[in-house]
Order: sequence, then C-alpha cells, then structure tokens
Amino acid sequence: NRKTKQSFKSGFVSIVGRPNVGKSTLLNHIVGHKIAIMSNKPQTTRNKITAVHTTEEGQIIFLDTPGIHKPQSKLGNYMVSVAENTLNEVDLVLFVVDATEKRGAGDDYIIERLKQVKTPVFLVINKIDKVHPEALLPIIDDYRKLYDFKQIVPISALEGNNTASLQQAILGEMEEGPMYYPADQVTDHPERFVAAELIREKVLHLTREEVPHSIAVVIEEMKRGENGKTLYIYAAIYVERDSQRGILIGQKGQMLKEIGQRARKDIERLMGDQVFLELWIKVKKDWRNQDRMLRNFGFYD
Ligand code: GDP
Ligand code: MG
Ligand code: K
Repeated sequence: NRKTKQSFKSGFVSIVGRPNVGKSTLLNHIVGHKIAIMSNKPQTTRNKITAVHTTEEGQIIFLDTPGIHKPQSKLGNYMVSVAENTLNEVDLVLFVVDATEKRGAGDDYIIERLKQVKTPVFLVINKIDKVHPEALLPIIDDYRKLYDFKQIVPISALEGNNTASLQQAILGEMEEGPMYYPADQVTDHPERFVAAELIREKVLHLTREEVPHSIAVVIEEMKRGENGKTLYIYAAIYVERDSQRGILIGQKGQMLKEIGQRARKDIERLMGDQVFLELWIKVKKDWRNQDRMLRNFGFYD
C-alpha cells in the first residue's frame, strides 16, 4: 500500500547554544528518555551524545555537542573542536537561545562559527513559557539581522510547547535515507559512558559551587554478577585538590554516600538492572591540561 512505500527520511542534527539555554532538556523531551545530562551548571555535556528519535516518517539522530566558546584549557580546546567538526558533519544545526536572556558574546561567537559552515541552521528560541508572547518579536528581529536562519522556531523544551512543530520542521529538512539505528534504540553510547555521566551529574548537583567542573568520572570496572542480573560498577571520581576530595566525601562520608545512592537509582532506572555501585575519589593535580590523562579519560578518539 501507499503508506509503506512512502519515503523514509533520516539525518543528523547538531544542537548548539550557550550553556543553560536548554539543549539537553530539548533533546530529552524529544527522545523521551534521560540521555543528555541536565544540569543548571554550564559544560556538563562534555562528549557528543547521540540520541535517536524514530517515527514512521523518519529517523532523526541528534548530537548533543559540547559548548562552543573561547577555549581556556586543552580540554576546552578539545571540546570546541568536537563541536565545530560536528557542525560540518550534520544535515541540520539547531541553534538554541534562551528567550529570557539577552544575546551575548557567547551567542555572537557561535553565530560567527555558524557562518563558517554550509549546513542549514534553525534558530530555536527556548523557554517561551517564561516570557510574554510580545517579547518574541524583538528577539527574532535581533537574530535575523545577524544570520540567514532557515527557520525560526519558538519553543518551551520544558513544557513541550511547539516541540512537535519543531520535530516536523526538522524532518522537513531531512532527505530520503536509511534507518541507521533500530527503531527501539535511543542511544549508541556504551553503558559505561552513560553511568559515568549520571555519577558526574550527581556530583555537580550535590556539591553546588564548591566543586568546580574539574572532575571526571572513570568507570574502572563494570561487570555482571553470577546471577546475570546485578550490575557491578566500580567508579573513580577524579578531583584536582585535596580540599575537593574532602568536600566530596563529606561529614562522616555522608556526601559520597548520597552521590552513590542517587547515581545508583538513576542507573538502575535507565538500565533496568539491579546495580551495585562503589565509588572512590582520586586526587590528580591539573588533569585538565595533561594530554595523556585526557586520552585515558576517553576524551580523544
Ligand atoms: P543546556 O546547558 O543547554 O544543556 O541546558 P539544560 O537543558 O541543562 O537546561 C538548563 C536549565 O534550564 C535547567 O534548569 C532546565 O530545567 C531549564 N530549562 C530548559 N528548558 C527550559 C524551558 O523551556 N523553560 C524553562 N522555564 N526552563 C527550561
Ligand atoms: Mg546540556
Ligand atoms: K551544557
């Protein structure tokens, strides 16, 4: 019948934007699973996270790129290069901005990068749940002067306003193509990566400003128990200073216990298995600027 012969579309989409504009929230809303790690702190998205959204009409593969900003360390450099390479590889770029924030140097920097690539770009104005509808027009005018966006789509990623139209618009940009991933697959990241990110998310949430982004989580071992059900995870949290180690351990080990419990629950929810999680903390000075360490952490291909 006609319907099954209708062409299937597919393509790759990169989401860029300043920290905290809602990129991960949007990705999670569309895909409907907790894949990208959400946080109100900048730069929690460190690697390319692929999320796959499949419908009868087509398949959209999202790359949640790290932030594009002026790099300040080797890790920062690496993150920017990942983000920039991604822009050239994809079929469409979503440039997400926050309707409640003025356009800033960070947005201008991204626009300058976007001008260097041929990939079409949608401007996605997020958090419209927080502004009056009349406030949108000046924002649209402001951005339209700087770049010839293929489309401009106001949304609320949190409440799901207009996100269905955004998905339709994205599919409209895709060409006929294969189903790259099975329809029930939502991410191609190894379980290890997802587990590490969930642990890192808990650390950032629970320690607030006291522990900077200079932490990394390395899954040292991940194995199934003899019953085939329990997943045993042994993970190290790397910090740069002894004082940070103290904060992460907390009074009588309370902080580390809390991090472990919350992370375990999330990992169990995501993987559907019983999880045994053991965490410990290692101090490694200045790891962000050491190439070899970065390679060990899997930041280089
Ligand atoms: P990212 O750094 O761009 O990935 O931003 P996140 O997705 O981590 O979101 C940053 C913060 O903005 C979180 O606290 C989100 O809950 C919040 N947020 C994201 N989208 C919306 C939205 O549409 N409306 C509102 N009110 N808040 C949002
Ligand atoms: Mg994010
Ligand atoms: K981010």
